[in-house]
Amino acid sequence: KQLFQTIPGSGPPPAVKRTYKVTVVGVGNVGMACAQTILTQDLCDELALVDVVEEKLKGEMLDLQHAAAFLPGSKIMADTDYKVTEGSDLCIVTAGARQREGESRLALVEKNVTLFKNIIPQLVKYSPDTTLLIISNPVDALTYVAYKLSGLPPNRVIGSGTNLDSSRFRWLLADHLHVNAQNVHGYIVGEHGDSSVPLWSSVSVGGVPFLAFLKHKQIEYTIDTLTELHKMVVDGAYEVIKLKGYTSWAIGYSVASLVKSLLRDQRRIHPVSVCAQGFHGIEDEVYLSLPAEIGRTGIIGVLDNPLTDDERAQLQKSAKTLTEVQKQLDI
Ligand code: 6V0
Repeated sequence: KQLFQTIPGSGPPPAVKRTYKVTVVGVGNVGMACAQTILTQDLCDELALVDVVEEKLKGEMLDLQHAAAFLPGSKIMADTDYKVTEGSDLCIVTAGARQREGESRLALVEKNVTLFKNIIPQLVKYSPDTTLLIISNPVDALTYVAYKLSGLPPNRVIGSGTNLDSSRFRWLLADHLHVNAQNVHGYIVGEHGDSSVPLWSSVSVGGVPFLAFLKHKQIEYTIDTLTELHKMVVDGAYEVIKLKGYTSWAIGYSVASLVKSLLRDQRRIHPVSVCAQGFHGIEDEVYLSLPAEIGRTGIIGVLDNPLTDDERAQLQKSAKTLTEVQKQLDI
């Protein structure tokens, strides 16, 4: 248990609940990828969809409802009115402008803060006991915005953060080593974006510490090789956006994995965007990704993993970048 530090609001899970309702706000590429992975994995009993574009919303709802004979059986509903979200255990926010080719995530912040001022209070009004899972970009800044606007405790406002970056990282290593990505453990922390930090010191493959293994086997590698691999992680989203215009499937699966840990109280560890104040020498109330244990109550604890001096310095730099963005927000 001492591996983890608590954050305000964390605690034991409540009595087991029998039915679960999930809301997805924004039925664009990402929202629908989330909806469909959640439905096919039978993660909720009721799914509510919300968007401002009424026809598209209704079309997406009907299209999913028509798959009833092939799905496990969740009730699917949709409306532009947030009443439809009432009693949600989990609200996933994917609404908002997305990156264009070459545009950084941070450039989206102003547009999406304006949308959040409308969305977040309505979600909390109809589901005061909900957990918020923020996906819209820039996800770290918007998770902070959602925390401020919602009045919810920090353990119930989570950003998908580097859960996806870490999957890209594990996939690249797995592909290189010809092993299954689920046997590669490694985290990207910090910003979901350009200043993210790869925690090379704790990467392991099948339980074997990766860098120590390379040294032991006298396999040559240079810092440049590691830097290049991390760059491929950072550039991953830009590459997909350049090729197909948006990203959707990987974020959909990443979100479903978080939903499973949350609603099924799985207590798995995911790198997600949390309030990082007090961790690794970070003094500001800034949101960025750290590996966290996730269960029914949201964030149960943040893994206090030992970092090298360099990793710690990089993480603090990422925190400074995000603090500067947060300071400029009009909330
Ligand atoms: P999209 O396909 O343009 O969909 C956005 C949806 O939001 C549209 O259906 C809009 O109608 C809807 N919308 C806009 N304003 C509102 C509002 N006020 N209330 C409700 N709905 C609204 O974008 P896409 O789905 O591709 O991306 C959505 C967001 O996810 C963007 O900000 C992306 O940058 C972000 N992503 C975050 C990722 C992550 O890892 N955190 C990964 C991929 C994309």
